[in-house]
Amino acid sequence: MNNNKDSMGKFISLVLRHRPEAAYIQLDEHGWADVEQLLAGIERTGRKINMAMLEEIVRTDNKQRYSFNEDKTLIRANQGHSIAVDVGLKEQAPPEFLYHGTAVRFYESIQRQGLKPMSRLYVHLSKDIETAVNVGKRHGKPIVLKIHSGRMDREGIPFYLSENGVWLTRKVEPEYFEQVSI
Ligand code: HQG
Repeated sequence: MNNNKDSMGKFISLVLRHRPEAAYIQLDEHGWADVEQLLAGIERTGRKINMAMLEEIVRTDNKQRYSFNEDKTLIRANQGHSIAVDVGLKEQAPPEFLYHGTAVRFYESIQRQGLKPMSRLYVHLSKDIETAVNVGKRHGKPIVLKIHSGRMDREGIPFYLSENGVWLTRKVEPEYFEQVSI
């Protein structure tokens, strides 16, 4: 059952961030999907779901990835999109330092080009090293970069904090980070 929930969570994340057409739906410009259409679309793929299951997935998601609107007729991912949606991110001054976890094998390219959003809309940063290590591990042997976010902020580069506590920015130039030992 748990396994089922996990794989359904993964599928919903794919649909709400990257490929709404995988569940035969569209997102509006703010990233919202119609809940009824989403449920029907998921069922159309041969998966079993109902409103209670969807609510459970949203409520128990380990990273609080999704939000409903007030009357639960709409749902969206809080961040992590690759398709261009405006989820109304709030610009906010970051802490002096933030962290980015990545894999050793990307480091040479990152040193040369800076941190780029790659397939997503933003570079994802966290306020603690432990989270960064876990993010980096998804890609291989992890390394952690310490980002001089305070300095970037003072130099006019905008930062955003997503509903679920992920710090986002468009790009981090090489002058603003260094590797830390983990
Ligand atoms: C790397 C998960 C080569 C970048 C996590 C990263 C996060 C470069 C990878 C969220 C590069 C992109 C995002 C450059 C950046 N050359 N590689 N110039 N610039 N990269 O998955 O940050 O579970 O798109 O370092 O917890 O790993 O999905 O980004 O390694 O919060 O909710 O390119 O996804 O959250 O990988 O992860 P990703 P990410 P969820």
